[in-house]
Amino acid sequence: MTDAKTTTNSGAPVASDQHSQSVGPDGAIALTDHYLVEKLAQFNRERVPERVVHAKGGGAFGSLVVTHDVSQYTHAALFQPDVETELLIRFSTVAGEQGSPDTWRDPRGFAVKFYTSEGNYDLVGNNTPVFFIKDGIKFPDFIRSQKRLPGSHLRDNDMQWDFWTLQPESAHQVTWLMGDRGLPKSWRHMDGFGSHTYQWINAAGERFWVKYHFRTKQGNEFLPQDEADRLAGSDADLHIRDLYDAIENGDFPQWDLSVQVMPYDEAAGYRFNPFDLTKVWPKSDYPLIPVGTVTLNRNPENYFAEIEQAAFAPSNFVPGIAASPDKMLQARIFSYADAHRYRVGTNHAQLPVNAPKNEAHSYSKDGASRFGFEHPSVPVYAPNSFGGPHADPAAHGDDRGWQNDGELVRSAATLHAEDDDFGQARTLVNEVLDDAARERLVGNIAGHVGKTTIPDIRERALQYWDNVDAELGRRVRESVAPIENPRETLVPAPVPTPAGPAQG
Ligand code: HDE
Repeated sequence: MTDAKTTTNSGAPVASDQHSQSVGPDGAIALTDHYLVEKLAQFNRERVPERVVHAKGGGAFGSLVVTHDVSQYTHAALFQPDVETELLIRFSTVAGEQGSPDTWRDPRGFAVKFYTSEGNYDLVGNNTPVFFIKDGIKFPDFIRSQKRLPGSHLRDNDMQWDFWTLQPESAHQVTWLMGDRGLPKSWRHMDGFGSHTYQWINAAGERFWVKYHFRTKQGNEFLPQDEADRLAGSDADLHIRDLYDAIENGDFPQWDLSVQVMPYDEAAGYRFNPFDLTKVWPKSDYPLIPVGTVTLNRNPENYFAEIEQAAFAPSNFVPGIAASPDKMLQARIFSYADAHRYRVGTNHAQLPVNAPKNEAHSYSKDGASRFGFEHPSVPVYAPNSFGGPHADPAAHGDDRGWQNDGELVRSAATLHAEDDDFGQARTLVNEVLDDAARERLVGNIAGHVGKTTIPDIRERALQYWDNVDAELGRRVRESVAPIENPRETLVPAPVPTPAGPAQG
């Protein structure tokens, strides 16, 4: 029991935690009871809008220790030999709301904020190396197809398969989703990926393309669908609890960070478009190069302040790391900081969990809840004659991006020699999964497709899997339950109400 006395938000001691101030014990409450007013008003304002995707999640703090020398590829401070960098990782599901079960089938967010000596570097990935779509303009549509019907507010498998079958580029990610990685046993027992291709720049200004891999040292483990369904009903916070308890018990989860590195000039002729987020780079083409080890060893003290308000942004680059021609990454560069300004506030980057460890000297000022500021002698404009912060192009001007030319068009990205929608999904099914995992994949797909009720969409979904792999498609067709009550469309036509008595 603390001996701290209850105060108002302004620090004044309060007279009672139990009784509103009234005229006599039974009389009217006095509006002068400002603590009652403050308490109820604050309560009404305790929520910030939940993340529109990845609302349900949890996370912890720890560090990256670099154990191998990758300085030939990047001069980023956090990736130099023996450097240790504090970090925060937030794990999440994608489609479920904040109170939804941790054990719904879904990709898992794997969002890393590195508090580097050169500013925060945010690597906001998932537990799968690819994604459903290739162009961010489809993202709102994709997410809405995975969430809830506008009328009934119910999730709908016909809606999900309608979108996926109309966007066959989704097939590789959906195969990952319907496999074991769609239901990790815990956040500790899953890998993480940067997913996109990024650019690394070394001290000589040479550019490389890279993909990040965080391989769990706990081993990839998963939940069978029926157990996940049961757990969804008995413990919606299974994964939050697992991570929190593991760290409380000193069982610190670790991941080995590696990168695949592609020399800059090999991108143009590579057999797959190396910037296509629905594709991986086979490790036989570009093997994993070890970088270091990530350890999570500190739980948040306050979930809301440190996890709910954590703001991860793919736009948070640091010197030596840059974007790539991946259209999805470029759309995310706008979207995340925009989401944070809306959800957490204009000055979200000043909150302790989001603030850099080094000093920020941006020319941002004012705005709601601003509490950090420069000394009054520092000008609020640039250029200036009074020693204000100034950019240093000689030191930090090496982000040259890549060769861009041509007129503005609206088109799909250029296909490379082996680019198609189903080939890498087929490779995953036939060369990566073992028999038992394939068996589970068939069951998971049949279970999910088996909940479609519109015959046309059902058939498209079955053809989708035929296209991934004929044998897989055959097995899914054999396993899927027949449609019991076929529908023609997502919203059943209203049953005509019997004509009432003529209105005279
Ligand atoms: Fe996200 N995504 N995303 N996403 N995403 C968000 O940011 C968005 C995509 C991912 O723990 C939002 O703060 C667009 C790919 C994670 O706080 C939002 C596109 C990948 C998290 C947003 C994508 C991700 C988010 C929602 C298509 C894996 C949670 C609220 C171009 C590589 C981070 C918010 C955390 C969150 C936008 C696609 C992963 C709306 C526009 C691809 C892990 O800004």
